[in-house]
Amino acid sequence: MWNRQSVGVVFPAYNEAQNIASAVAEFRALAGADGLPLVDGVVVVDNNSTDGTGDLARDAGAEVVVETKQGYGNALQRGLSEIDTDIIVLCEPDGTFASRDIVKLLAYSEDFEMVCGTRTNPGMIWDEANMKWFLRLGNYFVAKGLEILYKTRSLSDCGCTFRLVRKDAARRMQGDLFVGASHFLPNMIIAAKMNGVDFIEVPVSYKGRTGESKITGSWLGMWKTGIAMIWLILAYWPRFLFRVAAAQPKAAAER
Ligand SMILES: Nc1nc2c(ncn2[C@@H]2O[C@H](COP(=O)(O)OP(=O)(O)OP(=O)(O)O)[C@@H](O)[C@H]2O)c(=O)[nH]1
Ligand SMILES: [Mg+2]
Repeated sequence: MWNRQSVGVVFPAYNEAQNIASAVAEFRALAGADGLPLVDGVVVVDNNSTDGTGDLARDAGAEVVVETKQGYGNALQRGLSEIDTDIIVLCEPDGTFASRDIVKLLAYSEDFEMVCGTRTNPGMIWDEANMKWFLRLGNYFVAKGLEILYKTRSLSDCGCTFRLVRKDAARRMQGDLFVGASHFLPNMIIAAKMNGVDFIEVPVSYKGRTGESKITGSWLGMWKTGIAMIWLILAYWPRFLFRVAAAQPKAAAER
């Protein structure tokens, strides 16, 4: 619980047998200043894992939902619609994020409906992290493109899963979430902007992962995801402009 609001964590998981149990346990063990648990529930969205990820997650105390539509975005969308806590936190169960950083996101949830982690502060990137200069710059420039075209608040990372969204904001955004693949995160920012969900970025630690990296760990994966993000941002922009223009006469009429 955080300020009498329930907190739930969503983990998208595809063959994370090496990490899932410790990730679930770590988040469930977090306690607030009052000594009570911070996290009320963990939902693991098992995305057709073949290595027993689902059973391990269940044994560690998570609720497991099976999503058969393959893809990181499909898994996160399913988690967002399944979980029913007041505050929803998305994270990866691969050891790359520090569970204690949830407190940083929660602190800003008092003032913002969505709080996004950013992994671009060099002081918080661990040596073994998959965040060398090229990936860091790529994340930064794609995020800046998103910020400029969609007139968002300051953005420096377009690919950080560790983010918080309030349940009512997530429900408002749902109709504009459609990316099932690995470039889902900018889709979430666009959906937030389209539905008046105010957000802010907060620096979080980024560590090295155990087990196989499935998205940006290879050059091919990194390029494919980067290009898909850029394409999404450019292709969706006319629709965004149209929505803004269509909303203006209504706003004027309301005055
Ligand atoms: N690639 C992939 N990941 C999925 C899928 N479904 C869920 N996931 C999860 O999405 C998260 C992101 O994938 P990672 O392999 O960590 O990729 P990454 O974060 O770009 O790379 P690292 O920095 O090495 O962690 C992991 O927790 C996966 O288990 C899927 O269909 N494909
Ligand atoms: Mg990862």
